[in-house]
Amino acid sequence: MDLLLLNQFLKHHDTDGELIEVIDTLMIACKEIAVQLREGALAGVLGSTDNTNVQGETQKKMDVIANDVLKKVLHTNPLVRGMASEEEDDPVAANEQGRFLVTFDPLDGSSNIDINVSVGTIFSILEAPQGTKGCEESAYLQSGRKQVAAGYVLYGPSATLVLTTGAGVNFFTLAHTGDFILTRENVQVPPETKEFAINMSNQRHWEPAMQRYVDDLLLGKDGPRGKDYNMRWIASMVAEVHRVLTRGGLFTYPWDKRAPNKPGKLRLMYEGNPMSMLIEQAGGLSTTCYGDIMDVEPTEIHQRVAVALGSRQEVEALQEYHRDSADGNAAQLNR
Ligand code: AHM
Ligand code: MG
Repeated sequence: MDLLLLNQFLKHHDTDGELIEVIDTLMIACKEIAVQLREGALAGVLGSTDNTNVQGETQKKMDVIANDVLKKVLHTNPLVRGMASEEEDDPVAANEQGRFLVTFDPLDGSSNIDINVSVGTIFSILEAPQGTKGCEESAYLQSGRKQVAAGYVLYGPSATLVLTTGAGVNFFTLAHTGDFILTRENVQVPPETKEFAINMSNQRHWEPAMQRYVDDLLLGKDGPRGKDYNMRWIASMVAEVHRVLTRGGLFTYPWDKRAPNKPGKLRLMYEGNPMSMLIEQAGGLSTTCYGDIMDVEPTEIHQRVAVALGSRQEVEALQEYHRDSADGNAAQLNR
C-alpha cells in the first residue's frame, strides 16, 4: 500500500495552501495532546482541577493542558487571527493579519479521561471577516455553512484525524513516525441503521416527540419501525460520531426540560457545527430536530444546540416524529 501523508493528500486535492498550513499547525498540537494522554497517570495528567469553566463544569487537568497546547501552538501560525475554545470565556486574539479563526473543544468527552476511554479534540476553521479582531466575539458568529474545514482527532486505541475541507471526509491515522497517514478515503455514512445512541437516563426529561421516537425504537420488530435496534452510549461525542461515520447509526443529545431555556447540552460553534459538516460531507444528516444545525445563525460563542445526526433515513424518521410539535419550547429554541 502506498502511504499518503496528510499534507500530500491535501496538496493532491488542490486544498488551499494556507488552509493546509493551519491544519498542519492544529495537528502539531493534537500530537502533543496524544502524547500526554498516552502517558496518562505516568505524566500526572489525570484527575480534576479546582476550576470551573464558563459552562460551569469542573475542568479536568487534561482539559486545561489540551487547551493550553492548542493556544500555544496556534499562536505561532501567522495565518491564525484568533481562536475560541470551550475552555475560554472569551475568544483569544492571535495574529492581527491572520486569515482564519479556529474554534475548538480541546478535549471532548473529558469525563472519560480518568477511566481510560476515548476522548477527542474537535475543531472548526472559519475565514476571519475583514476588519475584525481575533478577540471579537462577533467575528466568530458565522453559521456552520461558512466553515472552510472541520474535523476531530479521536484519541482511542489509535489516534485518528477525521477531516473535511468541503470535499468529502477522510480518515488519517497517526503513525509511530509522527505522521498522519491516509487510512480511509471518501467516507460515506450508510443511509440506514439499526443502531442509536442517546443518554437513556434522561428519557423522562425529553419532549414527547423524542420519547415517542425512542419508545418505538425499543419496540423493535414488534413496533412501527419493524426492526430490532441496538443501543450504544460512550459519553464522548467524538467517539459516537466516529462510530456513526464508520458503520452508520444515529447519535442524539436532545433538548430536555431540566434546562427548558437552553436549546440543548452540546455547543454549536465547536461541537454541533464541525460534526454536522463532517456528517453532511459523508452523506448523512444533522439536525436540531427542527432544522439543519449548520443553518442556525449563532448569537454567542458558547451557545448550545440540540443535536441529532447520522444515517440519513434514520434522521429523517426522527424529524418526522417532531413535525407535530413545532410550537414547543425545544422547537422555538432550535430553529
Ligand atoms: P464535554 O464537552 O464537556 O466533554 O461534554 C460533551 C459530552 C459529549 O462528548 C457527550 O456526548 C456528552 O457530553 C455526554 O453527556 P452525558 O454526561 O449526559 O453522558
Ligand atoms: Mg465537548
